[in-house]
Amino acid sequence: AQDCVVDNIQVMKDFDRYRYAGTWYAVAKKDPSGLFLLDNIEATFKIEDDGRMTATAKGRVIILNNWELCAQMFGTFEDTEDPAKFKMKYWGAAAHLQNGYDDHWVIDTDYDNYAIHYSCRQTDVDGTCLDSYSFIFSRHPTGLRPEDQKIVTQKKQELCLLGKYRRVAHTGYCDNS
Ligand code: FEN
Repeated sequence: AQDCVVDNIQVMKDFDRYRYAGTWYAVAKKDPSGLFLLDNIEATFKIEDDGRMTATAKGRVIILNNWELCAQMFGTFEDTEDPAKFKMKYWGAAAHLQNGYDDHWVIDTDYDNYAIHYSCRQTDVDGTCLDSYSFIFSRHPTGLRPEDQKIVTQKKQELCLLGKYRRVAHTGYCDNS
């Protein structure tokens, strides 16, 4: 699917949420329009006893008056007919943080090193995406292994987002919060 039509984007085959569970560090991100997490982003996915996926995430944000804080976010996931495609309801621990309801697609992962996430918030009349965000996750805060980088580059291209990502710094800002 190099036609950039959202419905044609290939997602992870036979996605296994149990292997996806645990902590992931965002090493790169493509931002959506509007408010988002700045850096020091990590997410921990959990599979509840009933099999449903939930997650917590944290990341640095700057709220009004240049107040810097570590935003704690929560997400619950609704299953769809495709095991790698979820709907995610999310909200922040602090009242001023935005909440929402987004797609959460797992594009590719080897479960042990890297994962590629994608979310399109708005599609154009031609089926391409008008407002997306995407995370490149690593199990290691230091980044991706060289052998995973080529896979990630290939997938960024398939998402029509090559060149639109920025590195996510990990300075320890959110470590004790
Ligand atoms: C994801 C996977 C794990 C669970 C969750 C994820 C998504 C998190 C999102 C966060 C959005 C943050 C916002 C911050 C905000 C995919 C990592 C939940 C989608 C919207 C401000 C900034 C400035 C301000 C107010 C609020 O609201 N930031 O004045």
